[in-house]
Amino acid sequence: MKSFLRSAALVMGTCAAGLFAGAASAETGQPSPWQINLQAAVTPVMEKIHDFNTLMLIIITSIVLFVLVLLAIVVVRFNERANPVPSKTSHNTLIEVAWTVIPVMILVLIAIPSFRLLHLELNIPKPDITVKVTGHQWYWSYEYPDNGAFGFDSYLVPEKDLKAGQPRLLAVDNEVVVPVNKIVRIQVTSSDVIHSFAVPSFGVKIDANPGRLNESWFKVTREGIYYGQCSELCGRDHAFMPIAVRAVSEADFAAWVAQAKAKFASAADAAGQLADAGETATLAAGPLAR
Ligand SMILES: [Cu+2]
Repeated sequence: MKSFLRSAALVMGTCAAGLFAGAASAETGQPSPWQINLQAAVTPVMEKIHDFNTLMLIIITSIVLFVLVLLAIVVVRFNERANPVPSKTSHNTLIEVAWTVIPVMILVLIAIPSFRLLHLELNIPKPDITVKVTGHQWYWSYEYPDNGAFGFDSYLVPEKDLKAGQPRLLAVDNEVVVPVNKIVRIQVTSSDVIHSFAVPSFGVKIDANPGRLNESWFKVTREGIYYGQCSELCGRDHAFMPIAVRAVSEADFAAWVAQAKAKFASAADAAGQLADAGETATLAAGPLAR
């Protein structure tokens, strides 16, 4: 009976996972039409989140079906017509112990992989590079303290300026670039209100609080571009401060760093001159106003 239940749960889980995976596999790193499941995983943490999600799906589906069967039995066997003289039973020690102990065991079964996953997310391995992420109303800025301490702002690309292949409301002018298969530590903070740095296919979502440095990490295992969004309601343009992370080979990353250092050094100078000229109003107005 037990092994039958286990195999039934496995079959259900596999069917459901297969069905959902079909919808999600169309695009990596961004949502796809009719997507039901989580975005495809490109980091070890997100793979574990997928596994945990599948385990939960099997458990909750089994519970729903079990309760449905019990309800059906009650409706058929114990309705007034089928069972005119109801039983006066008010206690059954065995059943009462069972319906207390079994749910506790199910919760423990869920807690073990859940805590293991939290431990994986919160214990940052020795980082290969650090990227500092700062949330602003309403854009992100990034700094690379390990690679020459350059930094840049990253704004949404307005719909009229989108190039082919750039997704609406997700593409940005300056993408964050990271090397694949390297531990990237992110240090996240904010310059104004609370934002939240979230990239679904990395399994990363961490608050950006003013005056506080939060840390998280990811190791991207596949080259590509991965999108995320601010996930904390932060004001008028909350929906218009996307995140775009491009994961590239180590050689491409080194080339990008060399070019970015030159590009953003002069951009910083230009921004400094702008600020000196008292033209900060356009910067403060956000991407939609530009
Ligand atoms: Cu925000």
